[in-house]
Amino acid sequence: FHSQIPQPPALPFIGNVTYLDRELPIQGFALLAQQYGEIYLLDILGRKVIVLNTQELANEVSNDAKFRKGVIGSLDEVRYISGDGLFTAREDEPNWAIAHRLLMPAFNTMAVRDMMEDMRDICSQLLLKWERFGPDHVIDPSDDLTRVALDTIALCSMSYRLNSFYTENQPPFAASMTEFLRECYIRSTRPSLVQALMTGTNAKWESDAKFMTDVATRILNERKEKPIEKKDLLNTMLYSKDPKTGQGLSDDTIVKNLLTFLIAGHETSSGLMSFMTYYLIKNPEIMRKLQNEIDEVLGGQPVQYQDLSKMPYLTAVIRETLRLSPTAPMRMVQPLEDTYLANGKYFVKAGASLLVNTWVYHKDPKIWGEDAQEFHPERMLNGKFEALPPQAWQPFGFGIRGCIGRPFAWQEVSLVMASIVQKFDLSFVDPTYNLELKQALTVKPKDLFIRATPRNQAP
Ligand code: MNH
Repeated sequence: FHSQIPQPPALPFIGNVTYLDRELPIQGFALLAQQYGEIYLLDILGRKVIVLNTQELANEVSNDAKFRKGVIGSLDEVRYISGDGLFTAREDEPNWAIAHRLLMPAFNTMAVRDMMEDMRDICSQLLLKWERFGPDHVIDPSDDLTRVALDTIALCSMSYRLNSFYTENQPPFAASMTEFLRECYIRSTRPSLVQALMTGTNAKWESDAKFMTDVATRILNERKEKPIEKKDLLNTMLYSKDPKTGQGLSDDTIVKNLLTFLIAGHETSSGLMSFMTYYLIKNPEIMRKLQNEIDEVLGGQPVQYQDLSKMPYLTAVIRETLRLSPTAPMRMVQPLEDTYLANGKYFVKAGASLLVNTWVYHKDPKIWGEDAQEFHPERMLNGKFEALPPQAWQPFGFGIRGCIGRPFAWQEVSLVMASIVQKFDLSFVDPTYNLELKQALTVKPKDLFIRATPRNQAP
């Protein structure tokens, strides 16, 4: 009466590696879900991964009493720079609990509200750039929104100006980050013997890691030499003590968490804003509705903190973007004890690697209907969001290891996107553009180019 978890045909030694899509992992996983359904097993170089593709299964493993976060595969590679920092810590590492207790209050809604002016500072740099370049300029939105997200998290968390808007090419920190994270994924799919022989690739990966660690270390040292009054995250980490143990954080742990914020805090947000830009241009009637709401609430004035709670359509558009294109597309969990999934149907061992495929299960037709693949913010309005089955929408992960930056990201994305849509009419450079994807650890639109026309000058 138990069922075997289906597995695609495997080769000796390498197992199912050939089914993975190196360039676009989520695509390989999604194709397998179409073929194998709610659950399947992959053997990746002897490491078994069980992939979960429905709301029902995602909900079942979203349970802190029975499952813990799995720091395996690419996340394990990211540990090379962020170690036992919040995002990549293993469950039993004491620095996780200390940093968690110390930083939770620093990331709550009230604390994030005080970051509004720093967020606006960076946001205005983007608006000014698009305005000055004018309607003929070809914009790579992922590029500029990455500048926004990276500079915002650096300014808000460590009062540090990366000044990404003052460099022509991708800022060096962002370039290192993107390549480092991409390589982390590929490393997790390579046999260790092959990996050891790729000396050039390894040297590049290590030098990207060193560059980022050096930046974070420099920021910490500068702060220690020249202390400031401001209550930013860096000062919290330097001077607060854990209420439970009385312990503070060591310099090493602070550097790992600074890197954690920079890693976890920029690609996800910038990807979300890029996807939202795409969906708004692709759906002009939704763009118009959003512009109307923004004009009505703001009356031509800049966005203020208290406006953000008065724009339900904006909230719905962000939620729907995160449903269709969750920029953190998957997460791993491990059962604490031997257990069964799907009402006793599938047996899984303690410590097994379970992959919650958010990208796929967010489009579960059982929950969203036959048009699950389409963009309809109306699904998120008028109490429908609140009435969803549990964990049907889970772009920020779950429970104790869920996203600590959620209020931060929400405020940033609301401010930036409301400001862009208030100021500009947006269009594709290629009117026939359809969404394509690229992926490092997170997912973003690929080859999306747009134009921004200031609205008061529109013909
Ligand atoms: Mn964030 C964990 C998604 C923005 C800092 N984040 C997670 C997880 C998801 C996630 C999913 C859980 C991962 C896992 O289970 O392995 N995060 C997002 C998304 C956005 C985002 C979709 C933006 C949109 N995150 C941010 C921002 C910051 C941040 C901004 C920092 C300022 N996130 C974190 C940290 C963790 C995390 C830190 C790890 C928390 C922990 O395990 O204690």
